[in-house]
Amino acid sequence: MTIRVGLVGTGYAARARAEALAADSRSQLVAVAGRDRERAAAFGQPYGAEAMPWLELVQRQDIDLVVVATMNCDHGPVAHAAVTQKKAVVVEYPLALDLQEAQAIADLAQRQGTFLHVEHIELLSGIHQTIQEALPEVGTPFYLRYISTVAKQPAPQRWNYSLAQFGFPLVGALSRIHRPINLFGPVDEVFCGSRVWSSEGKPLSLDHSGFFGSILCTAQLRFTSGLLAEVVYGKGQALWDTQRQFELQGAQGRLQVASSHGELRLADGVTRELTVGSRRGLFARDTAMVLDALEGSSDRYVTVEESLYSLRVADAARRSAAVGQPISLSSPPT
Ligand code: NAP
Ligand code: BLA
Repeated sequence: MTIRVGLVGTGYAARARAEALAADSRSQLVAVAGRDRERAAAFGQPYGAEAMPWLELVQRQDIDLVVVATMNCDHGPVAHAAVTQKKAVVVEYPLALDLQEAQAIADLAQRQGTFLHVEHIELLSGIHQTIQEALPEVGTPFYLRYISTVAKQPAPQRWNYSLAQFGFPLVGALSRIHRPINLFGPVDEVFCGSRVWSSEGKPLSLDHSGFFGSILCTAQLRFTSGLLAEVVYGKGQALWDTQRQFELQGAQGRLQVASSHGELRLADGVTRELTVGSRRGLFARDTAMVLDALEGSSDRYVTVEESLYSLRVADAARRSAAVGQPISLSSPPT
């Protein structure tokens, strides 16, 4: 039986989903929702998919699976409506910008026994595999530095440069929190600082609702294992470099991965180059896994509970940045 799919969104992630669904004989893309009906119709045309508003899409009787690939602030409302309609649902991370809202969607899906999956393609990427393979040689890890910044001049006036639409940076870019948690387990405490600037370089607050010119967020995470981690995420005009660096120090070695280059340094000055695989084809792999799961396979590379836990940590980072104090993960949210 073909799985009939409705897709919410027409951007990069949506296009990657549409291509993956079209390439798999088990699925058929039948509907697309976007802000502009004509653009959505043009997007859907090569796949024979009809354009319609998302509220109609999630209610269609002839749709089995809804893929939520729109901007972050719409994930929660669309996913909630789709789960309420008892559709199988896939959401690009994060499940919702608000932790309680995300939890409620997950609870509802669980109560109903409806399929819910939050994509975390960072776990499928070549970088992640390289890190996982090298971990045993690093020994017990004690320090992690994970930096991703994008220098962007001028900053675009787009959804991902708006706190209201993208969310708190580590919530919107949840993969920066989820990757270390996937590798190193639970977190006891988070201390986070952030800066936001307008495109003129003026300071803005975290509740600024318009576009920003730059944002920088640095979080210290104390893992239950004792590992100390620094996670830095920034983008925009104020940033001087575009870089992605993952550095891990352990009892027996130091692992460094930057963009497509990896290096492992061990005792006695021994160093080894590591090959890092591609960042391409990840949405296709996630989509194939979803179709496998809908056919009954129990293999999942990530669970909704794991994504929710990372969202809890990201939300603690948000609260820490707001109050200027460390937040213990065992303390109730305020
Ligand atoms: P994008 O290319 O910028 O597309 C933005 C999406 O949001 C489009 O589907 C757009 O569709 C929709 N949208 C609705 N209202 C909008 C508004 N006011 N302004 C701008 N766009 C609006 O973004 P993307 O990279 O596809 O990201 C979509 C989702 O996938 C995000 O949640 C992101 O976190 C997640 N994700 C992306 C990647 C990636 O590699 N790109 C990886 C992991 C997760 P319409 O304009 O037709 O409404
Ligand atoms: C994640 N990439 C993301 C996200 C956005 C973009 C909005 C989710 C939020 C975040 O984690 O930051 C957007 N990525 C872009 C844009 C470019 C880009 C606009 O590289 C412009 C070139 N995504 C792509 C492209 C690739 C890609 C072209 O759009 C690579 C071939 C990969 N993006 C990619 C991956 C993630 C991601 C693997 C998961 C996050 C991670 O690896 O940490």
